[in-house]
Amino acid sequence: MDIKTVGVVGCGLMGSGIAQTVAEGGFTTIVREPTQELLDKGLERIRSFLAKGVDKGKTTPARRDEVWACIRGTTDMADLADCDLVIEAIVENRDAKKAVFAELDRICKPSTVFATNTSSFRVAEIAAATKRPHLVGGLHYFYPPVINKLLEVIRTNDTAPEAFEMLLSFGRLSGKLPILVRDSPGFAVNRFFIAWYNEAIRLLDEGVANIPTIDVAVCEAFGLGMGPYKLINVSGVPLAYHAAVSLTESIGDFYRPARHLRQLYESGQLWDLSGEVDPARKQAVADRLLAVVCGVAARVAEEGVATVEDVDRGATIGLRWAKGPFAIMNDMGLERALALMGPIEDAHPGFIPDLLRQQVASGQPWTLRHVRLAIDGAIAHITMSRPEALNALGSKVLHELKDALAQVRANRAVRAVILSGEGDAFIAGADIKEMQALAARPAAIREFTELGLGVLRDIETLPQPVIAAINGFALGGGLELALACDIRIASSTARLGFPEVGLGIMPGLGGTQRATRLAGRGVASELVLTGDLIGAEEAARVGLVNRVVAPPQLMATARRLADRIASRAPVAVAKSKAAILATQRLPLDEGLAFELDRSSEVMATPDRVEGMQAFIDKRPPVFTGTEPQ
Ligand code: DAK
Repeated sequence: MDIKTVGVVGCGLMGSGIAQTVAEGGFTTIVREPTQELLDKGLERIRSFLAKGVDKGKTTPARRDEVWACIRGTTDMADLADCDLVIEAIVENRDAKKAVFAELDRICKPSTVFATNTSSFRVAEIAAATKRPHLVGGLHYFYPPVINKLLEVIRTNDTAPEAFEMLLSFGRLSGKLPILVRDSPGFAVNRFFIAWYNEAIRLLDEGVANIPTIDVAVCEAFGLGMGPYKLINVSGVPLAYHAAVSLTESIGDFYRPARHLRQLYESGQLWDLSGEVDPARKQAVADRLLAVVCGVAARVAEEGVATVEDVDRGATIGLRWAKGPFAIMNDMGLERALALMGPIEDAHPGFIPDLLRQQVASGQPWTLRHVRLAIDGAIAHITMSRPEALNALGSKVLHELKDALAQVRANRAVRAVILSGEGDAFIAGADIKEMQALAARPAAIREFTELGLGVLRDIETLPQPVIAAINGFALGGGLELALACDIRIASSTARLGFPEVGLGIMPGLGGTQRATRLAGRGVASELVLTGDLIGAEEAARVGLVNRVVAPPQLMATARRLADRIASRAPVAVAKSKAAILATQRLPLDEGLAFELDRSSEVMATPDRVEGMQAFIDKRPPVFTGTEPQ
């Protein structure tokens, strides 16, 4: 499903921000408000946000103009008729949202996909106002949408896989970090976020601590700059109150707004943040809130609303917490987390999810993966999935990557691999923080380096070809890893380089060797010795990448290439890969001898018989990948 034109219904605080991010993704953006006055106000908000970006040096005047040129305003819903995607971002009113979708359904072309930015209603309920529920999903942005990278991408039971994939790839192309969420009340993040602030206010109801003590204790426990009371003062009491009411209606009493929250809402005032912090009461506050957040997060995972990794990402990226609930549980120990939940279970029987009890019984911490392996037919997708650190290669990532490669090696059905990164980076290098900590111990840093070198060798010696789909920064160890792949396709926005000398180190995962072999001594020297980054086009010009494509085409291009490789004779492909790689270590005569040995082996395969016979019979071959006898 191709996306060129995106409609945004509503240009208020959220809608204007959403329209701006959509335009920043390069999509033609048509934003609609019912009156010219509202539209002008919304467009002015976008214009001034873009202007502030230039003033602060975060963007250039040229880029501002480029983004602005993508945006067009209208008061006529009919102007959205030809949009490929329409995002609704009007007020949180169920009937108003349904009316918008019913109207869009009448107006838009049959293939238009719809998404709602609702935070309180079920997406399925809104989708039911249309005759195309299979083309409706949720795109839940976080405030402020231009800056906050988190995007909950929500599928209902009816959302077609292609529509969901389209929403996910749209989210990525517009610079967001999507997390995959099943349609359910509060989705993934609000479910534990609302429980978090509501419980903080219940502590006040119960007289456990005063407001400043609670705010300070929560900031310390969750690694935050702003506690729940201060946050509610900034974001609005009505919003906090209505969100809790909405979850009470859909989930139950656990979310009933705390007494003081209701009173504050009714009085129209803000929290009084003054007073003395009582250090003796901080632990009780921290224990209660940690227990609530961890229990609810485990319930979200148990219900299959989101994975443990995505729940944590929701907390760290969307809410800017230092750690997500599952990482917090791993740090404190799962038994302790379970013990802290005892009093909540007493007050709300059934609070503790079975999933948590089972995990405790297993004696293992939660598994939080930084590398995802997905096998789709003959193609394995390995995705570096640590976007909060630009996919930096720490030892945990390297171990997981090694494991994923071993699984691919053992899977004869996999014929090609695509390796890419989640978020803004392919891989921004080895993990500088981990290296700094290890560097004082020579044995430890050597072990780390050997692990990295081993993973790169695993890529090279894998029988299946590996395509690096370079979606963003490929720096230091990240570029070294890309150079170990067989083929490199780069997005036009990618940046490549070896910044090591600027850190007081030198490339340590083969950069000086592989870059020189690929691009020659002059190019490698300029890159390594200056530490400067180059763009994708320059990288292609000097031979570091095979080709450059527009960002929306990156994964499709890599996939087409992988599919072509996968359609060829697997043993011939694997042995050709090995022979090409042998040129890195063998002089020509030995290389030719190596090639002769490999091609003789390939001659003895059943796939050679099949391939040649298929040519003679004028039919497509059917390869099995059977090794020579
Ligand atoms: N390691 C750890 N964290 C990283 C990282 C890295 N390589 N790159 C980015 N991050 C983290 C940032 O710290 C930040 O996290 P918080 O501090 O917020 O927690 C988060 O990712 C987002 O990054 P920024 O806020 O910096 O994002 P920007 O868009 O502003 O900047 C950037 C993007 C890519 C320009 C910038 O992040 C950057 O300069 N990153 C470092 C790039 C770099 O220098 N890469 C080369 C790493 S050195 C050896 C073994 C191995 C190696 C060498 C020797 N042996 C011992 C012999 C390998 C060396 C390397 O790869």
